[in-house]
Amino acid sequence: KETKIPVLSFGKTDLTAESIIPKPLETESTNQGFSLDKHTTISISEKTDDLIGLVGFLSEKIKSKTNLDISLADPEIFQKGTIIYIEKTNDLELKGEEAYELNINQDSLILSSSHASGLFRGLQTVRQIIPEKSNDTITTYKTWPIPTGKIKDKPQFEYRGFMLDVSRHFFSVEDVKKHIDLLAYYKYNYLHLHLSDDQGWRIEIKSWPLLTKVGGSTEVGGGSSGFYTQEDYVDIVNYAAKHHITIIPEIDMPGHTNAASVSYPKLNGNGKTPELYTGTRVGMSTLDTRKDEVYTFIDDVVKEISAITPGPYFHIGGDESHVTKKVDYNYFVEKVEKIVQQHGKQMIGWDEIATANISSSSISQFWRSKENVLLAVEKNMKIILSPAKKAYLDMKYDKESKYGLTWAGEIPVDTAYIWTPENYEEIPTKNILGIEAPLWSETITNLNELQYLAFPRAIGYAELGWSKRENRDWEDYKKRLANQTAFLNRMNVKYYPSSQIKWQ
Ligand code: TNX
Repeated sequence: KETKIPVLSFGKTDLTAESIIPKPLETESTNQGFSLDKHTTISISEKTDDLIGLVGFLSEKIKSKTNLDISLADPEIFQKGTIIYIEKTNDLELKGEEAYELNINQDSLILSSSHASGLFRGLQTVRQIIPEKSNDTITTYKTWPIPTGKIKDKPQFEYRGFMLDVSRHFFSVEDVKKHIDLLAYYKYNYLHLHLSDDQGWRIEIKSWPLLTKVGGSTEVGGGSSGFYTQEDYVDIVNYAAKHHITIIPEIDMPGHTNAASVSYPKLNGNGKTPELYTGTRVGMSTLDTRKDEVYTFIDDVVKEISAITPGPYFHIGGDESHVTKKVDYNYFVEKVEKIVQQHGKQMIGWDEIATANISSSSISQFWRSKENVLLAVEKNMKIILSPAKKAYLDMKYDKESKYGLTWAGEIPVDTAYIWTPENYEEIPTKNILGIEAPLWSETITNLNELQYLAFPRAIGYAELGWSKRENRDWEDYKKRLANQTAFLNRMNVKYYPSSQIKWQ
């Protein structure tokens, strides 16, 4: 008859001292150790694809961190070692799809949530508390001791987004997937792709093939570029979905449309003959807002993209339409809102859209104008916070920064973290859907450069979106951030080694 392996005894541990980012809502320590080792197995409460997928995800991540092979146990077979139990249950104190609980004992680590998305967020916490290095002295085999205790956690905002501009410079499907891996680790749940701009159109539209053939042929600085076929896009959408991240497509209009107008000059509304553009100025282009054909075009584009976008949102841009007359702009936004709704999506736009007569179900993304945002609040719209002077990842960190712009100021790591989304600029917190950090790509051309601007600041935005105000503190965050080095290095992330952080 088989017997249980006796629990290992570790020195006093402290779960509350772990460098978890974002900081969980509540953490309690019981000061012992759960041994993750070659005898550990995983069990699940139900054999659904969801949960089996989560086990696959966890096993793969444990393997890459510890080289342990830990897989799903057959409940019929006696488990002699420690057990990781992943459980779907409605019996939790915290409510919400992303809420989860972790109960870590000496012989079991139990992760519970009512939804797969909550379990997925909880798995990120589990990954973060597995030690980087094994303990090789306590027993004859390697063990990775995890501090025991209890975590109860849920996000403060339902929307925690990252925006990537793939128009000014194009990023491959592989690059985007690598980026999704990192976003998932810090519990982001939306990735907004800025798919079109003056310099490039980056998504295949089957009924308007010149958009990518002509409009997708170059990028800032010239040279060949690229675009996503619809299959590529679906590949990204599916990969993101496995990481419980929803893709939001953006087609920026009526301004920022030079690439579309070069492809189909009949769409153009600025009175000039459009040519490919590889510079970085903004505000020169517009669609012809008074032409029926333009709305046929938009209907086709929104229809094709919506059909391959499972998420609820379609972003219409709407920023910096400096050569569109105000009345034409408002007329345009109102018509496009209807088109988006007809294709079953909710409209998001940059803060300018609130000057139009649009519905409370549309969402305004605050980047610059408090006046516009308060207009949106009056319309009872929800707001996504991306204030440029705090949340723009394309701003330089400081004088030493190799990449980035400075029009909204320099944003060092502390400035990016030390601000309060709650009630930001007098926006009622109930109107705030969440926060998003946009990364415009005028000055970056490859994944290393993308990572240089995104990390470490994007880690701080993840915490601002997830963790409550009383759980956020720069001095405490700084130490937890410094402890991300091992993970970032293992993932080969070329982060900016800001001197504000004592990197471990
Ligand atoms: C403003 S932010 C823009 C973008 C630029 C960015 C550069 C916004 C809605 N529009 O077109 O890329 O500044 O920081």
